[in-house]
Amino acid sequence: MRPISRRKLLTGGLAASAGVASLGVAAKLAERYGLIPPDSGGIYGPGTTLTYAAQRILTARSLAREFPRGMISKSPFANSTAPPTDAFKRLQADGFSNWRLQVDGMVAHPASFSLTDLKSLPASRQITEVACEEGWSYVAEWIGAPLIDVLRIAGISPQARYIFYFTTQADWWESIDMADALHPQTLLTYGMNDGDLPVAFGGPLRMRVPRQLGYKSLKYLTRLVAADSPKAFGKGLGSPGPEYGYSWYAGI
Ligand SMILES: Nc1nc2c(c(=O)[nH]1)N[C@H]1C(S)=C(S)[C@@H](COP(=O)(O)O)O[C@H]1N2
Ligand SMILES: [Mo]
Repeated sequence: MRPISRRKLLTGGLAASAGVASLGVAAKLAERYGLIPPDSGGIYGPGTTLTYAAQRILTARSLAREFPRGMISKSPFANSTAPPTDAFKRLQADGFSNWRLQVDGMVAHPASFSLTDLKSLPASRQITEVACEEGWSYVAEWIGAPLIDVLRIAGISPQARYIFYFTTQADWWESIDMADALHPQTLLTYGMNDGDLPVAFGGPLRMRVPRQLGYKSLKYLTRLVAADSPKAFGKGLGSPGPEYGYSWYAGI
């Protein structure tokens, strides 16, 4: 076999990256394998598509880093506190016994889960980092029900491609693809550092997506919706973030 010359390798590589840069080849491949993120349009589109497609191909099943107990942050920083609405205060006054997580969309059995329901499922624990895009982070132990278990109970449709999730704050909603939704570290979190999840940190229920930046880990969860397209939600970009220049996919 003739050895490939270094020059040929270089030109081959360059041709490949030129194709990628113009997104001709990459966009076609990404589309064929369903690797176009909801926010693929606009000026950040090519970059965000490449990042998403590359991470999904290379690290679809990889695990977020877990830390030893000794590295749990002594004074974790809560970035925002609970929405001080009357409805929220009433739920809080009752120890969140009337809190419900609604699960619907592309599921065979739409359902609503109380905290007791969620706590009766096998609990999963992880010591992972919340990393904010602004540069700070903290490590905590998170306790919850894997999202995959709740989706299975609800009878998730094999046609679902995204899980949308909503909170008590109208402008804080998000979505993740099924690779993250079915990932073992994605948790519906009700506990933190061996206690109930404090309200400041998103109690009574928070989504933890440790493979992505903190802004995907929404606090005060109220509803999950399984969908096969981002079109019906907001501006169809998967979340409000892309309207302000934040990538829908925020893998770390
Ligand atoms: N409901 C809700 N969830 C949210 C936010 C928010 O303002 N409201 N902020 C997000 C951002 S930008 C980050 S970095 C993390 C911060 O988590 P912390 O409050 O535990 O520090 O929560 C995320 N989840
Ligand atoms: Mo953040």
